[in-house]
Amino acid sequence: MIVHSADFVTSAPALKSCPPADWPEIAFAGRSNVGKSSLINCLLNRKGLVRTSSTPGRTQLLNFFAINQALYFVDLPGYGFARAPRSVREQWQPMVHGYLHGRSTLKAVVWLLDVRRDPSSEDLQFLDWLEESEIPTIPVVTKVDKISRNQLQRRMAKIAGSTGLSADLFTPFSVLNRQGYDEVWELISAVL
Ligand SMILES: Nc1nc2c(ncn2[C@@H]2O[C@H](COP(=O)(O)OP(=O)(O)OP(=O)(O)O)[C@@H](O)[C@H]2O)c(=O)[nH]1
Ligand SMILES: [Mg+2]
Repeated sequence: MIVHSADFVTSAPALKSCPPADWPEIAFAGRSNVGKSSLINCLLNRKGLVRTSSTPGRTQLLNFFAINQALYFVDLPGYGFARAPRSVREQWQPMVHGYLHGRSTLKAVVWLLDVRRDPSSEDLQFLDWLEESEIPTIPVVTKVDKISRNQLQRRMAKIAGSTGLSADLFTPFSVLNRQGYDEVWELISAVL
C-alpha cells in the first residue's frame, strides 16, 4: 500500500466515542512496551506520528489514525503494565473488550509479541478474546534485531508453540531494519 496521508484523528476512551465506523479498521495490540506504536510509525513511514516511549503504559486510550482517508489504524492501549494506577487497569478491560466485540468495521488485529519473552497469561487471555470475537489475527513477533539469527528460529517456534497457533502465521519484525514490513502490509491488504 502506498501511504499518501496518515493523520492522528482522536483518542477515544470507549467504543461509543470512537469515530463513525465508515472505513475498514486495523487495530494493533499487545503488552505494554512490545512495540505497537513503533510498528505503526514504521508501516506508515512516519517517524513521530505515534508517540513511542521507553516508559511502558503511556498509551491508555484507543488512538485512531486515518490512512489515505480510507482506512483507520488503531493503536490500542497495552496490557500487562503492573505499575499503572489501579483506575487505569480497571478501565482497560471494558474499553478494549467492548471495542473488540462491538466495532463492526474492525477487519483484523495485529497482535504483537516480544521475541525475547515467552507469551504471558495476559497474552494468552487476549488471544482468547480475539478467538472468541472471531476477529482475524495477524501475529507479529517484534524486536527481532535484539537476538541473533540462530536464536530466531528457536524463539519463533517457542512463542508459537505456547500460543497453540501454527508457527508459519507469525511474522518476525524489526523497526530498526524494517524486516517484516512487506509481509505485514501484505497480510493487512489481504484482510481488507
Ligand atoms: N530494538 C528495537 N526496539 C524497538 C523495536 N520496536 C520498538 N522498540 C522500542 O521499544 C520501546 C517501546 O516501543 P513502543 O512502540 O513505544 O511500544 P508500545 O507497545 O507502543 O508501548 P505502550 O504504548 O507503552 O503500550 C521503545 O523504546 C522502542 O524504541 C524494534 O523492532 N527493535
Ligand atoms: Mg504505544
